[in-house]
Amino acid sequence: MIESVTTKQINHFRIQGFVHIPGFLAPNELTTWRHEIDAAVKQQRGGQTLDGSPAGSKEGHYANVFLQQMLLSRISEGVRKLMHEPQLGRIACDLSDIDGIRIWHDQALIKEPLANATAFHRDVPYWSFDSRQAISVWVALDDATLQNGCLYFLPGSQHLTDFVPSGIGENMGELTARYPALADIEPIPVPVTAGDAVYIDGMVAHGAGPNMTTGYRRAMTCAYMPDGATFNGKRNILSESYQSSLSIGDTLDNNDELPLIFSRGIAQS
Ligand SMILES: O=C(O)CCC(=O)C(=O)O
Ligand SMILES: [Fe+2]
Repeated sequence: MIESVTTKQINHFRIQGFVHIPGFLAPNELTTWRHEIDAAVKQQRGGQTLDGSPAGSKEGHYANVFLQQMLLSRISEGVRKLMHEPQLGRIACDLSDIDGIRIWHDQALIKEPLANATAFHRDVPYWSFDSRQAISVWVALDDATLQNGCLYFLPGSQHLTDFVPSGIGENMGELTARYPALADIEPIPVPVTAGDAVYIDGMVAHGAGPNMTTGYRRAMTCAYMPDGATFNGKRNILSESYQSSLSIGDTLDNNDELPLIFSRGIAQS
């Protein structure tokens, strides 16, 4: 994994709301990530392998956007090790200008052959805390191209919307109906090579194209919460028991559900 990000990459992230980091994983690391994540996805799908059959037969539009395999780090020791790597968190802290970071959730997002596009959306409005410093990492396990569903961004849009959830519907332009200023921003496609990463500001509008190929577009993502963020009352991935113990405004500091993977105050091994 790369050692650090450059000042140019940090500036790009802060202005545009995303940054593409080529060569994020070394080739041997990419092999390990693919192996561990494929195995965990198969396990979570009850042993069902990715057999090349196209998306499109599942009920509803969203079910055919991608296979969304959540919280693989909780079922696979191998994925847990990868996701808890402090270096992932350190880079996120450098980009987002924060001192400590907790995992909000990890998920593999796999666009099957002929999968639908991912409509423009923001991530944070669904989560149980409000923050303009939340960030996630999206690591390409396959090349993500203009043909198979690479990410697209509305650069600079992270400053232009609020925390009201607005849905990931069928229509790419839905977000611009709520936030008309977004309609003036030219979307930027971000095709990447397997092993590259894209760090995504939790408030930037982003989406992905459809998969117009017979292959898969696999990505592994991890979303992060700045350490010290507080509960906003929204239901998302927290367990029923933890959520019911919380009042709005409480600091989210449960180390089992929200592991602190990096903090500048704590010496890293
Ligand atoms: O991979 C995709 O299609 C969308 C990714 C995304 O929205 C995210 O990682 O937050
Ligand atoms: Fe997203």
